[in-house]
Amino acid sequence: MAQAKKALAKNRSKPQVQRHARASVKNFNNYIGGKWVQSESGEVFENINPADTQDVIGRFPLSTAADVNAAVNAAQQAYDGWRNTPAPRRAEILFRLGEILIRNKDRFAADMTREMGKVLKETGGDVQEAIDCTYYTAGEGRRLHGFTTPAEMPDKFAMCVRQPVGLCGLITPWNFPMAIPSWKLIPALVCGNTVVIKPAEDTPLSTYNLVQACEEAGIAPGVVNLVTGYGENAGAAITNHPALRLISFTGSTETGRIVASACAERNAICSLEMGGKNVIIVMDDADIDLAIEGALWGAFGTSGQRCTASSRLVVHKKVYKQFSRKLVERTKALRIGNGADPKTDVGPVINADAVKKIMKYIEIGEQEDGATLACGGKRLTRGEYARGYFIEPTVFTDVAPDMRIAQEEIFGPVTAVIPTKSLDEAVEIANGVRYGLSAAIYTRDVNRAFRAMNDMYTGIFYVNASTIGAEVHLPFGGTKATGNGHREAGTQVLDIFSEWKSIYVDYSGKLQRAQIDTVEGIG
Ligand code: UN1
Repeated sequence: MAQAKKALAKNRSKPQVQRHARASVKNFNNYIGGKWVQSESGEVFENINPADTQDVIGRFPLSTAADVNAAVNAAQQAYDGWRNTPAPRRAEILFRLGEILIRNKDRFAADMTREMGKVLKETGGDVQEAIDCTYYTAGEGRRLHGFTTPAEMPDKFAMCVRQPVGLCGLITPWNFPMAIPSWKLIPALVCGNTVVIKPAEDTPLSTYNLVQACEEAGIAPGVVNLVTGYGENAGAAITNHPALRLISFTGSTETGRIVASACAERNAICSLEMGGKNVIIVMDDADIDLAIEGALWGAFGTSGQRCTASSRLVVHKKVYKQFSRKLVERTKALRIGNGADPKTDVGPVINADAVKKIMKYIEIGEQEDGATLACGGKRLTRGEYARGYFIEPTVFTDVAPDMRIAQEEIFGPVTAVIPTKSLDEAVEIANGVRYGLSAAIYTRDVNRAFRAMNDMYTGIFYVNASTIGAEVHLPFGGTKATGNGHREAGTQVLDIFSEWKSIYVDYSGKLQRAQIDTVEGIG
C-alpha cells in the first residue's frame, strides 16, 4: 500500500521510510557538485499523487545534514568561478535555461499536476511563470545597475556596485512547485551566488525538473545543488548552516518564524514569504458578474491553496444577497476531480494533513455563531474521489470579521462572505487581519478605487480583478505577518540576492579627510 505523503509527515521526526520493493517506481537523486547522488542515509520518501494516493510518482532522497553539508561544500567550491563569470555571460546561460523550459512546458506541467494536484491549465501557468521569471531576470544580467555620485572631496570618485551575497539556501513550498523555486533561483544566479535548494517534500519532482534543466543549460557543477527531504532534517540543516549567508523561505508563518530566529542567531540574511488572508471588496456599484468571476477564480483556483487566495469577500449590503446567491450557484457548478482531466475546475488538496486542517476550519465555521454554510463543506470519498484528497468548494455567508474563518489562513477551497455598509468599513475589515499580501476592489467609481488603493496596507492591490495572478516583473510580497520587508520578483528581488558595495577612489595623491578637511575657497 502506498504511503501517502502525509503518512510520512505525521511522524516527521521519525519518517517512515518505505520498505516495499516497487520495481516500477522511479528513483530520483539529489544533485550535488554536478553529480546525481543518493542521500548518504540511503533512505528515501515517496512522492504521491494527491488525486490518487496509489499512484507513486517516485522515490526521492530523504536527505540529512551530511547531504546538506556536501551540497554547501560544492556551492563553496563553485562560488569564485561563478561570481567572477561576467553577469551578461551568466545571463546567457539563463536564457538557454528559459528555452529548455519552453520546450518541456507540457511535460513539466503534466508532472506537476500529478504530484501537486492543480489542474493542467494552472500547472501550465506555473511553468510559464518560471519561464517569464527566467527571461525577465536574465535580462538583468546586462543591467544590474549600480550608480556613481559626486564625492565631497576634490579628485575623488564615488560609486556603488552590487556584489553577490555568497552561498544561498532556498526553501520552497509545494503550491507553486516550479514558479516559486524560479523566483529565488534565477535572481540568485544572475547576481552571482551559488545555491542549495530544498523543495517541499510533497512536490520534489518539479524542482528536480528545473534543476535538471539548469544542468542541460550548462550551468557549472556546484552552482546549483538540489537536496530533497523534510524540513526537520534537510530544511533545518540548511537554515542553520554557517556557510549559507542567506536563507530565502516561502511557506507558513509559523515555520518562517523559526527560520527567521535561526538566521538572527547567526547573522544570516533572511527573506520570508508567508501567509495571507486576502480580500476582495465588492461595492454596490460593481459589475457583479465580473466580481463573481474574480471571486470564484481567486477563492477556488489551485483549490484555494495560494498565498494570494481570495479567502474573504467583503460585500456591500445593497448587493450582498444578489452576490451571495450567484456565488453559491456558480460554486455548486464547479467540477471537482483529477487535475489531469481537462473538464476539472478544482483539483484535490495536497495531502491528508491539509484535509484535516481544512475540514477542521469548516467545522469551526459551522459552529461560529451566525455564520451560514451556504454550500460545499464536505470531503468527497466515493467513486472517483475514493483515493484522493478532495474537498468541495465551500462558501460561508453572514460571516463576521472577527470570526476565526475570517481571520486565519485556511489554505483550502473555503471562502467567507462578509457584509459591509460602506467603503470605510470595508477597508477597516479588509485591513483587520494579521496578514497583508493581496487585496482587491470591484467598483466602477474611480474615487472609491483610489481610496481603497491608498488605504489598503498590502503588498499587492487589484482594481476590478481578483487577488491572484501577480506578474513576474512587478515586486511580489506582503506586509505584516506575510513577510519581513523583502520583495521577490521585479528588479526589487535583486536587493535580496545582492549587497551594495560603496567604492571611493581618491586620485588627489594626498590624505583627504572626509567630514574634516574643507575644500579651498568654501570655508
Ligand atoms: C503563492 O501563492 O505563494 O499571484 C504565489 C499569484 C501567483 C503566485 C502565487 N502568480 O497568484
